[in-house]
Amino acid sequence: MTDEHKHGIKTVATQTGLTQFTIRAWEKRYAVVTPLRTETNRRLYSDADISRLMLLRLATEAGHSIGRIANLPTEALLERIGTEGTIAQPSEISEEVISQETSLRFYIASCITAIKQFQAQALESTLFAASVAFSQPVFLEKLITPLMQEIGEQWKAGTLRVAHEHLATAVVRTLLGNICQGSDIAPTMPNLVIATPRGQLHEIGALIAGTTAAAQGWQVTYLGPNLPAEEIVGCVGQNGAKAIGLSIIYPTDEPHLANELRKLRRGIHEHVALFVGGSGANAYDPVINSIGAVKINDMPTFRAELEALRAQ
Ligand code: B12
Repeated sequence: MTDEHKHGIKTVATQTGLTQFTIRAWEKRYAVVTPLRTETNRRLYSDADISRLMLLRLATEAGHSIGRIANLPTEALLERIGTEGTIAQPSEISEEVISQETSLRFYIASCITAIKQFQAQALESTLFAASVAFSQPVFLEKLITPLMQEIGEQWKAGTLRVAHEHLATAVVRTLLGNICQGSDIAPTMPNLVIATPRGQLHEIGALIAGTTAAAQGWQVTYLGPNLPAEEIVGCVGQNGAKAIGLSIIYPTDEPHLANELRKLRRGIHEHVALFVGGSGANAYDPVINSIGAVKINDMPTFRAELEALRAQ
């Protein structure tokens, strides 16, 4: 046994999304990978085997038959998964849609592999490559959001540890923070303060909202998660923000949150717009309505609201 060959077939099945039966069948018929055997004849796979099996899975999902692609080198497999237009397609769907979806799936799968191996740098470079390859809304809503959701599902299912989630969140947070704060926006443009209220620890949604606003020309002051109302008020007073964006995800029954939102509204000028987004916001509808805040259910609506406000 070598250090590289350390994964049993069960782990390989979990990480690649293939069944154990398919892995064994592809090995036997097409020699797609050659695992080592222990003394008791158990198969042991390397990280490279896992990556190759994952690529083969994505290429077969894109319509290529395993018999034809089993022995192709990695670059050729990537081409078939990527945007090269070689992907089999039903006539009614455009080539662009298919190749973009497939290539998004590939990026997400690559990110998950990097996370499972605690490879922060590989995760960072994959995400960076994706941020260049796709438009910003696609990158944020079709890659980052489903990636984080997949992490949540695997965490719940026990196939990812809390440490994997923490590593992934740290990388995503830094990347989005840099995009959000790094945009070269004229100081004459209006300011938007983004935060999550006291007790709300999930911040990636807030960062996505901030990044979206920065792309629309807003100067974004990102304050991070779990902030008491008086701190947000202090910031808005000092930088003369035209709007505030809050994110509410979890919990949905925080007894102090309604009071925090009221305190925030009382502390800011009546012309400052207050947007509340996030999957947990519905639970606070009564207070959101009573303070005249605008609840946002999706990013296109947020973009439209920001555009209208900026034009005022
Ligand atoms: C990363 C993570 C954490 C990290 C967060 C770190 C950080 N710095 O952000 C940490 C470790 C802190 C964490 C803690 C917990 N978490 Co958590 N977490 C996640 C995970 C995996 C990803 C969250 C994320 O980034 N999602 C991606 C973003 C993009 O999605 P989003 O936040 O919904 O935002 C989108 C929209 O809602 C909207 N939006 C959000 N905010 C705003 C704001 C504005 C202005 C606008 C316009 C739009 C908008 O835009 C975004 C894009 O569409 C999710 C899984 C999931 N399905 O999301 C679980 C998840 C949210 N967590 C969960 C749980 C249970 C917990 C804990 C209770 C776990 C525990 N036992 O301790 C604690 C709770 C802590 C607390 N008091 O809040 C559950 C919540 C279940 C529920 N809703 O009832 C989830 C869904 C996991 C699961 N499948 O069970 N978590």
